Amino acid sequence: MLQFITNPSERHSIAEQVKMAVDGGCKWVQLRLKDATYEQLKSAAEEIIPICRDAGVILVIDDNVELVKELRVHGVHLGKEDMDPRQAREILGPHAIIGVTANTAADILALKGVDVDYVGLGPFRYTSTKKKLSPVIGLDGYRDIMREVAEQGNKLPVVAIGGITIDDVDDIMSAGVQGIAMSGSIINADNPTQYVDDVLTRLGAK
Ligand code: TZP
Ligand code: MG
Repeated sequence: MLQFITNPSERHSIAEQVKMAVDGGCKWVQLRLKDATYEQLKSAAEEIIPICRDAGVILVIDDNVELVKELRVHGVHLGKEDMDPRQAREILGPHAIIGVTANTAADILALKGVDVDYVGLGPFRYTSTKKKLSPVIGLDGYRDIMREVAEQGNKLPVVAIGGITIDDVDDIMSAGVQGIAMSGSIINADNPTQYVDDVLTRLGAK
């Protein structure tokens, strides 16, 4: 499971980024445009919705439950400072995909009984893609956290995030996570489509 996360770049527009990732076989995109207004986010979403729809790709939008509802995209990714996932579930209904951010085992365990679909656990290492970054977890940290949450009966899929490159895939997956989210390493690759294809091959998804 690979989630591609958009990020503004001088090299590629948001729509180009999504097209390249989708052409590489990515089936899950998060639209993330941190400094955008509602209207800017909406117009980016309207550009990428057809790309995702035509390729059967799941689209979630960062933070903005209202826009997810308005445009009827698949779901939302909520950080710790965003809407409570219980409220998002009430607004979006039972079929929406709701992802939440976690930085620790306690964050994941606190979701027990909350109707969410996945957890983004990070950051794996330092990344400039996200401001106000939480302390890096590292490979040993992932191993410890995944062991602890498994012992406590966690059933939520965990997606690793933060500074991840193709060379990390095997190690991170071996820590017991179910998927990986990547932004910069895909956007900045010489050939993002090929990079995504290679990542999916590493993940055994090709
Ligand atoms: N949340 C934690 S790290 C991060 C987010 C959104 C950024 C991921 O981007 P990159 O470029 O793969 O580090
Ligand atoms: Mg957020």
